[in-house]
Order: sequence, then C-alpha cells, then structure tokens
Amino acid sequence: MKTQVGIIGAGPAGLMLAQTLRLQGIDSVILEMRSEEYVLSRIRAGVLEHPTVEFLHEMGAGDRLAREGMPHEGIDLLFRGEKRRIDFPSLTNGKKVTVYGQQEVVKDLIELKKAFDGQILFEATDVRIVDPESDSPSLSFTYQGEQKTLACEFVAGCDGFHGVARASIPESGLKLFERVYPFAWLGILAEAAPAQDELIYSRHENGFALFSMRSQEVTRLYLQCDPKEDLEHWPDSRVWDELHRRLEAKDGFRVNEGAIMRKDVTPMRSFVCETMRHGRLFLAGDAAHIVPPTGAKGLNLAAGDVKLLSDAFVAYFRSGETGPLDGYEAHALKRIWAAQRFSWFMTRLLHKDPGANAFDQEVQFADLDYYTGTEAGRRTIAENYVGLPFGWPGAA
Ligand code: RFL
Ligand code: PHB
Repeated sequence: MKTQVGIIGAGPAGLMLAQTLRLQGIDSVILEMRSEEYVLSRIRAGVLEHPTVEFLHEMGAGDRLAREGMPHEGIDLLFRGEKRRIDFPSLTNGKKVTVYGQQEVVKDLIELKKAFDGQILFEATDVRIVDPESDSPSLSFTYQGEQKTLACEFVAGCDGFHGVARASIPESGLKLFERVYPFAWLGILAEAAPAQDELIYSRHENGFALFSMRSQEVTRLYLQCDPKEDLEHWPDSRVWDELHRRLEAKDGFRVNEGAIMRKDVTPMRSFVCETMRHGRLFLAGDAAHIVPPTGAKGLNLAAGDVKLLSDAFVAYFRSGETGPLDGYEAHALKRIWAAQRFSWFMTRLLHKDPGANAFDQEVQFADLDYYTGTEAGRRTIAENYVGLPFGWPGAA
C-alpha cells in the first residue's frame, strides 16, 4: 500500500486533513484503531468557532452544519446569582459561534471520505511509524488479522493525546509544557429541551457549572468535581440538585430535567508539545496539545493546525516548496499558545480553586466584575471565544 500522506487517527484533526488534502488532489489514507461505531458515538466538543465553521464550509463539509447547527450570538457568565451576557456580534464585527456536536462533524467527514476514496481503515491496530527521519517513512499496522505496511511521503499524527505519534518522537527531542488542575468536570447529556438558547458559565460557591446543549431536545451540562470523583456517588437526583443550585439565577432561570443518557468525568489539563515535527512526521490537534474545556477550544485548535498543515502540504506537492512545512511548527504554536492562554484564563476565572484563600476569591470576583462589566473586558472574552483568525497572528 502506498499514499502521499499517511494519517493516524480519524478524529476531527485526521478527518479534516484528509478532506482538505483531497480537495487539492492529494492522496491520503487514515488508520484508526477504533471501530467506526465507537468513533461515531464519542461525545465531546460542542462549540465551533467562527473560523472553524468557515473552514468546514470551504472543505465541503458545511451542508448539514448550516441546516442543523445552532448559531449562538452570546454567552452568559453567572456569578452571585446574576447573569452577565457577552454579546459576540457587537464586539467582534458580527461574528458568532455555532453549537454542533463534534460527533456530527466527525460523521459528516467520515461520509465524505468514504464517498470519495474510502480510504479509512477502522480497527487498524499496533500502528508504528517506521523511519520518520528518512525521505520514505512508512506505517506498519495490523488490519483484519494481517500485518500491513503503508508507504508514505509524510505522516500526520492526528491520534489525540494518548496516541503513538508523539510517543514515537525521541524523548530527548521533546519540548513539553504542562499544567494539571485540581478539579475535573462531571458531564451529563439529558433528554431535555434547553431551558434557554445560550450557554451559561457559572462561578458558584459549590464550584463551576456549565449549561450547554446539542439540539432543541438535548441539554449538555457539566459540574466541577474532584478529579478522582466516583460516579457511584452521583445518582441522578444529586446531579440535578447540584445543577439547580449552581445555575440558579435572579432572573428565574431553571434547568429543565430529563432522562440522563450519559454521565462522564473529564480531567482538566493544559499541555503543549512544542515539538510538532520530527523528520517527515507532523503532529496536529490533541496529539500536540490539550486545553481545559472551559474555553471550548480543543476541536477549534485542531482545525487551525490542519489549515496550516494542509496548506503546507499543498505548497510542497504543487511546487516542491518546503518553507511552509519548515515553518508549520513555529506558526501553529502562536495560535496554540493564544488558545492555551484563553482556556487557562477562563478556567481560572470560573472555577472554585480548592487552594484559593479569601483574598484570591475576592480578586476572582473583581475579575468577573471587570470582564463582564466593561466593554474592554467583554471584548477580550468575545474576541477569543469566537476564535482568533487561522494563521494568527499573521492573519490578524
Ligand atoms: P481525537 O478526537 O482524540 O482523535 C484522535 C483519534 O486517533 C485515534 N487513535 C489512534 N488511531 C490509530 N492508532 C493509534 N495508536 C491511535 N491512538 C489514537 C483515536 O481513536 C481517535 O479517533 O483528537 P483530534 O482529532 O486532535 O481532536 C481533538 C478534539 O477531539 C478535542 O480537542 C475536543 O474534543 C476537546 N473538547 C472541546 N473542544 C472544542 O473545541 N469545543 C468544546 O466545546 C469542547 N468540549 C472537549 C469538550 C473535550 C472533552 N473531553 C471529553 C476531553 C468537552 C469535553 C468533555
Ligand atoms: C459542550 O457543549 O460540550 C461544551 C460547551 C462549552 C464548553 C465546553 C463544552 O466550554
């Protein structure tokens, strides 16, 4: 087997890369260790930035998104019982975000890949990157019980935080940065109509809570909890009590209850691997960086990486230019660090830090007052939330 770009991982990063490359006539094969059903049922992100939505349209994956995605023109920050709204269009020259589940993006992209060349091998296991430093790297793997080799010109490691791509770069060459937070999110998906049409981020005495949604019938909710939280201690009744408590607002807002379809705990971490290239291996998406979900940036950062990387591959395959590939890492890191900063900032602004003293807490409330009570503050949040332009800062 042979291809121009061998892609590891059929998450948003790998699928978007395959699609953008295909539109430019560049051939790719995706190796995914999980089954198609598993990949399609993974519930994760929900908020697409303005540049991500444009990018999905450009790559021909925008039809269902345009029909079913829910445009959002603002968010509420709730603290001390009061909701303070951040209005995106008036603060960002008309931009907004779209709520559309990550699994829907993945589904649309899998359908496109299957329709055009069918080159996604699900349940491809034991993937190993062979000779990434050479001009002819390859991927060895097991597929349907047989050992296979895929010869590639380049390898794209789009295999998420726990994948093999980053792990196959020699440790001595890795430049890593990390922060682990002393809390996690307990998330639920409920069969309940969203009680209002915009998201609410709440800073409550008992901890952070987030009200979000997936459709007119499904609400997505999160509660700050301990990273080692045992879901056994969270029967549905306790989850609802705590959500009502943390999301109570003076305007009478109340979450609608419904059957809980899923309950999970997500740890919170900030992580950057600045080494995004090793020979002919390039990392994109969660394989190179993780953000805490408070800024809704993970999937959107993956999209930004893919835009730069696909443009760089196109320049190489069209005219043999290597400059954009050489510049990929440095350029991508600018937007990655900007999103890291915003995700860290939103996390700190909205969570109850178990290590904070009374002084720290008052400073946090002063911050909340400033960022919601002044136009400069609101603009900072709005501009980052709707998404800095791809190619940041060059494209700003
Ligand atoms: P993914 O989605 O993890 O996909 C990686 C794929 O690679 C496969 N894989 C392998 N395949 C072959 N061989 C191996 N050795 C392999 N190892 C792994 C995996 O099976 C998988 O299919 O990474 P990608 O594509 O970089 O996409 C990143 C996003 O998934 C992630 O950043 C977001 O989900 C983060 N995130 C959010 N991002 C947003 O932009 N907005 C949000 O609102 C948002 N909310 C969230 C989130 C993530 C969450 N969790 C569960 C971590 C909310 C939550 C709760
Ligand atoms: C979600 O709907 O899953 C969601 C929304 C906003 C976030 C994180 C997750 O910041």
